[in-house]
Amino acid sequence: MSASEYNPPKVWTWNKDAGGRFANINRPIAGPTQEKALPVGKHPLQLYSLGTPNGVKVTVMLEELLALGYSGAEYDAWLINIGNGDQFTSGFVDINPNSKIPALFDRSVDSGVRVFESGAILMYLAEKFGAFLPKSYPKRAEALSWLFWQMGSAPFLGGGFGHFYAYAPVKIQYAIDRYAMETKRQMDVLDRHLAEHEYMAGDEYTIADMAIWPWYGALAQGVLYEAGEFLEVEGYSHVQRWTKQIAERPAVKRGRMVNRTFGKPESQLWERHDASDFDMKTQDKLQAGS
Ligand SMILES: N[C@@H](CCC(=O)N[C@@H](CS)C(=O)NCC(=O)O)C(=O)O
Repeated sequence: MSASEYNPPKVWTWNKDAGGRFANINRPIAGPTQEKALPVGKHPLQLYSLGTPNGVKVTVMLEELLALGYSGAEYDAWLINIGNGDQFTSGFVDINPNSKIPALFDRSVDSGVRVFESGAILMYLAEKFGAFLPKSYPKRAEALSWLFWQMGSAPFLGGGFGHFYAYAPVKIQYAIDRYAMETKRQMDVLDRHLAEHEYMAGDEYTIADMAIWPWYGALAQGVLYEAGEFLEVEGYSHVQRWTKQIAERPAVKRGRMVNRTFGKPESQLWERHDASDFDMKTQDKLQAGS
């Protein structure tokens, strides 16, 4: 069926056979599909995630906190395989009723605190440790504005452009044009801002950079949806400068390895339970995560 032939019926019904890259996990209902508890490790913070851009935001933040010497940020990172439906177990739904990674459980507080949504997790950690979120109100407002910009903008990049350009079973020009235009507009927003500022919130590296970089930095590097040439990302020179600057940070290099299950084997650390896990040989890492 071509896009132009579809006449919506009066009432929508779920066509399970509609196909598409995520057909096996997409459903029109929420809630758990199976009773299964989450594993719990030795550290105060338990992260249940996957090395996608939304997951990387949090592992970068945790590695940055540890690099600053906040030992309370020690964490166990457990792999949630969303392709297998791990996000629909009762244990995961208990800490994120929205069934999406990342989700965090902080065991160091009273009977425990659950936090879901990557932006909320970044803010929670920034406030808990007093780091990567400026204290002065004008700078804090700038950092939070860009943090929430990411939360509102990335669904157009991922769910809009990425879905229709890379994943949809049919190439629909209207949808690709619409979201390519919006994605390029967003890149231009960033480019103009980064022409005047070293980091998103000014001269300080903050959780706004950590939220935006995994999505828009990956797009700038041409690794997201393999759309670098299509969107002419090289032209966003200030985004390119900022992308490279952040990629050089040791904590970012570590954070992007955690819960990563794709790419070169040496870039993957499926689960992280100790700082020394990064030093393991590739084969050991794979075994630890399996
Ligand atoms: N707004 C959420 C988005 C999280 C999200 O979309 N996670 C995806 C992976 S990147 C997911 O878990 N998808 C599983 C599913 O949709 O079932 C956040 O920022 O935390």
